[in-house]
Amino acid sequence: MSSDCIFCQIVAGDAPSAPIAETESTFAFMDIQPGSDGHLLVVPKRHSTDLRDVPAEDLSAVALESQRIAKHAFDAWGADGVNLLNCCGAEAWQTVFHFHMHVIPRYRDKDKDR
Ligand code: DGP
Repeated sequence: MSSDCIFCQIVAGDAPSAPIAETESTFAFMDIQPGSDGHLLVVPKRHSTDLRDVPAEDLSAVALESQRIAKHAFDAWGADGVNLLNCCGAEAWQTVFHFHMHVIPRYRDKDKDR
């Protein structure tokens, strides 16, 4: 854990979040700046900075959990599409330096003006 990392604090329960799902090695919670209804983040519980240093097993676990939640967005939330997004590096718009995957449900009617 990195004590100055907000996502480590969220995983540890030391900072507030709206949790969605948890596995042995991942934690999923709502994004505070959602790009759509249901926009959430999946993070490994173990700290890594970005795509370059995340261990393969954490990358795999985050990808599998993102896939599971994306399917749920289609089946249970009525999403018509889902974006999975990872930003690696400040130049690629990464703002929180704890590896994470965005799961962004898209809706045909609601998103048509975006
Ligand atoms: P990125 O730009 O890929 O690093 O995305 C970081 C996302 O994290 C951004 O969409 C906003 C979200 N975020 C930042 N701080 C917090 C926080 O304290 N709680 C939650 N739930 N989300 C946060």
